Amino acid sequence: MPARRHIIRAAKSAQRHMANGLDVNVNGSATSRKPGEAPALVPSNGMAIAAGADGAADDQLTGFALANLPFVEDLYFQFLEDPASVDPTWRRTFQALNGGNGAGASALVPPTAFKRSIFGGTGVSPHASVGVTGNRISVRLLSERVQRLVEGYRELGHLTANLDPLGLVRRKLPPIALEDFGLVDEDLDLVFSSENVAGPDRTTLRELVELLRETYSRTIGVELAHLHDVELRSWLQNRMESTRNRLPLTRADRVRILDQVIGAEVLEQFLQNKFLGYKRFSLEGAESLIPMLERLIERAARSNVVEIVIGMAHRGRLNVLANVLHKPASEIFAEFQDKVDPNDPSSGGDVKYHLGFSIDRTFGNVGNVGNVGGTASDPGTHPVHVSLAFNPSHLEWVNTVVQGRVRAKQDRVADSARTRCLPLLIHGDAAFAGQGIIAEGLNMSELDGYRVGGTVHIIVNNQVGFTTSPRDAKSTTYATDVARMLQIPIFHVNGEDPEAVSQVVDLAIDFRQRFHRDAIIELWCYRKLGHNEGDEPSYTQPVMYRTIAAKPSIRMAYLAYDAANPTPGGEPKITVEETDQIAASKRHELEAQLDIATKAKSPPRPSTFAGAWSRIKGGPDSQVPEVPTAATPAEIQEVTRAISTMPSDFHVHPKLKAVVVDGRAAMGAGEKPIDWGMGEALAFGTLLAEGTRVRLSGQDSRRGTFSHRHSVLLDYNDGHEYTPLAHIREKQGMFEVRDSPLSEASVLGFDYGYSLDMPDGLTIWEAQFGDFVNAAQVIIDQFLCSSEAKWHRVSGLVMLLPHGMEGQGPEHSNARLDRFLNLCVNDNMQVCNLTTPAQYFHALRRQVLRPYRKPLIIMSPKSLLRSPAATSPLADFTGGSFRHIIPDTEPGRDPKKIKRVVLCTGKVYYDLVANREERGYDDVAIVRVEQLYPLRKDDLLEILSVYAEGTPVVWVQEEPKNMGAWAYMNRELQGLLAGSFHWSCVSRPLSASPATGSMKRHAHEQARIMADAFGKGL
Ligand SMILES: Cc1ncc(C[n+]2csc(CCOP(=O)(O)OP(=O)(O)O)c2C)c(N)n1
Repeated sequence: MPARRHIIRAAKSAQRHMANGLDVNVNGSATSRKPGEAPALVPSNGMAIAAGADGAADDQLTGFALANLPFVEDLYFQFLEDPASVDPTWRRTFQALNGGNGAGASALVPPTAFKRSIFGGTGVSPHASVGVTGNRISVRLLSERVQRLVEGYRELGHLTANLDPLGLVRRKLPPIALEDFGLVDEDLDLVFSSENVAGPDRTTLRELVELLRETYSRTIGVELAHLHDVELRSWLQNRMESTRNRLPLTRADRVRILDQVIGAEVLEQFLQNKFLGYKRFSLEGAESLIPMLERLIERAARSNVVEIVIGMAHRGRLNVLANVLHKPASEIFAEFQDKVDPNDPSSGGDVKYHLGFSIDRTFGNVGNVGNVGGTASDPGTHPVHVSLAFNPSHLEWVNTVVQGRVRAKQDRVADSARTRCLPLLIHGDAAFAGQGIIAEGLNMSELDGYRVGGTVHIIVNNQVGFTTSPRDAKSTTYATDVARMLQIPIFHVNGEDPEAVSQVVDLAIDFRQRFHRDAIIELWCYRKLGHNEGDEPSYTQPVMYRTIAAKPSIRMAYLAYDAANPTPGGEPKITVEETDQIAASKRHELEAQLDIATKAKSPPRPSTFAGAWSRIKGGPDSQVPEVPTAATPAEIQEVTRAISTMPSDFHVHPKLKAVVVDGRAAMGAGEKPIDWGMGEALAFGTLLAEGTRVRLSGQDSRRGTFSHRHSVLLDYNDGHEYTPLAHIREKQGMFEVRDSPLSEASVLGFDYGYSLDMPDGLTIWEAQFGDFVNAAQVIIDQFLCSSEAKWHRVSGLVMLLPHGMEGQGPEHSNARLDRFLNLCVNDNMQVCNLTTPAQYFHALRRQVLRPYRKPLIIMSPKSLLRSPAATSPLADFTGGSFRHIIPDTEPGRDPKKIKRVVLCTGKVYYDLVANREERGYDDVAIVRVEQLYPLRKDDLLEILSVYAEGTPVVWVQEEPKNMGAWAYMNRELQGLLAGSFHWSCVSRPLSASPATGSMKRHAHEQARIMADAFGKGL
């Protein structure tokens, strides 16, 4: 679309949406006018604003700025020539100007030489004597146009920048032209004030245009139009304009960059030659990523970052591992050679391009291999630990896991500014545009509970996703457009311009360190080969691949760049021979590494349980003993006092006082049985008192979906917050409870990541209702249940999933216990469905106090939260421990008289007990399985052994037969019980939907379950 039309469209759209961030700089400074006062034209902030007597004039003309004005001008001229030719609304607007006389000589913006200056005089030939005559008023209007041109470059320049190394992408705008802004070539040598552009205060239009073009329309495109934070915008503009968006590189810099590009290229070629036919997801076409990462890490280290966690997908990962993480190439080759022992179940956990690695790098005067020396301005040394996170194939799902890890690292070292540890995420263009978890993650970036001081994102835009072209992959201009929802800059850079690439890296890091927000870099490049090396890309992108085939490599492109752009010091050009030598020596080194790999017996395992994890174990449950989890009476008292004593100036909500203050005080004193909310508060409180950090996040978790928690209280008078559990004692663990954004996937990923780097803490994610957990299924499947098997990484995350058939319909009933049990194997998780607050208390404490970390999935209660039956005596907190299975040991229930044993888990236990009592079925024993996985089968057999052989043992569950624990329990117990007990199931019938939407039908189904459970029929 021609620029002019684009601008007109922008103006029109501004008319409709006064806040269209891309195209329009909305000017909110409308002139105030008393009611009834005649409209007048006034100059304002570089534009003319009409303030009309009738609303139409106000509406039409206020809010226009910069690029929109020419549109209005055109229209106004049309109006002057023939009022009937313009839309009636505009006609009214123009007529209303200047007290109904139209904008003429008496308007506050006086006549100028510009025919096209609508609110000035008319009929004067355009450009005659403007500026040249020094006409003060004309110059001012001309200056306004120049200012609009400046803003035009700032806002639209990126659409004209040369970003695509293939030259195939048609940009949205042709180059910005003077005439788009009412300027002509004759104006080029006029001198204007350029105060609001970095550099001299006055400059010719020619120089100004050159500066703007170089800054905004060369090989960097920067999106700023969506930034309404003036400070951010000014800082960015100043940094970019003062450097013309370019980082001049010395010869040594260029050689180093070339060395890195060649390292990337040679590795890919070496792998191609030695391991033909193996997938490696080559980086070729995007080798600039390696110098980019190198610069980024160095820049970050020099800006006080001491730890970087990288998350990235498959593309180029082997290259990043070898050339940035410095993973020995021999280890990578050994993985290609696949020398695992197939009988070792812990080997070969994941494919080589998903594995993580970490390294300590130091920048400064240390001369380490691959490191850079000190600089005159920064002679110190800068150590930084860099890790690449393990990740699954699911693109983009590692992102919030990385951010959660970083948050935990920051919390562990009390990095409250969150500047010392940096998350760096590398994305593909198709994945960034397509995966919804991107938007979720971006949305979390500014939230107190989830901020990490800014993530640097690099989108490797190779212009294709597998075989899919961008036009089929995104509806947006850029793959990055979703990020425009944040007040952050988005840099697009041509990967064949090393100075531009270096510049955006510095800008991104400096922006992040200064403003503590995300920064986005889109690296435009291409993919030399198919999606993997076996794919033929020209089947689907014939034109693109013809262009790619004819293209010199990135190395050659950089050499050409060096040849065409003298260094600041005018040093000699880099020669092809120099680069050939670098390549030859790298090849030689790789040969040596291959030799090492070939001679090695098996590839080394990833390191596990190092550092903060050293006292902790994973592996089999049976190898780690249980630990005492009861609290002392003094601890209970201390926590009770803290949660039931409010500061003198705090006004508790009157309705809450009785429940959470007085009620909890009575419970802690043993005067009332302890309910679920208090049981949880005691678990948190006693752990906090012992120094454990407790983090709980989830939707509405501070109050609790079911209004049972109230962990953060709000003053009834002024709304200020008080968190009682943060006030137990002076030196205690940090208590953090967060209402999360309305996301399951990204938040669960974040908290899972947090748990990975907070081994000594209690980290809990809570679902609003357990039913919604499937919105985060990828995190469960790809990380939670399988990370130990794939990557030797364990997590102690607790998931609270409200579960229970209570007649609330298909989506508020069922956390799909069956799914979790289906994923359980090799002690990878713990799954519980608890029946008492004391059990919950011990389970939470056990999760921290036992030096064993596995995810703990708890089917948590809803109605039981308030059930007087589901309470525990104080003694169960100061004594006892977690019970995997609770036998029926009610006094007076003689095992010899038992005719039927009911096995169950969770809430249905209370329904069964109530029914048994009501109907007097005294010959039925009810046994609760509190921890379903790992299942203590021996304990269960021992419990059952007191009953007569042949006694029916019935598994009773509320869920449909294809859900709940039946399939799992049947699989585990059928063989064990066969011959001794008659084993069967009572449940709701098989069902596609988890629960009925009818309360009546629910009640009917529930009554049938109870009748069948006791073998009586309805
Ligand atoms: C969630 C998910 N869906 C589908 C895939 C299969 N897949 C692997 S790579 C790929 C294309 C990715 O394109 P892009 O993000 O542009 O990265 P590139 O491979 O081009 O570097 C697809 C669809 C996947 N890995 N993850």
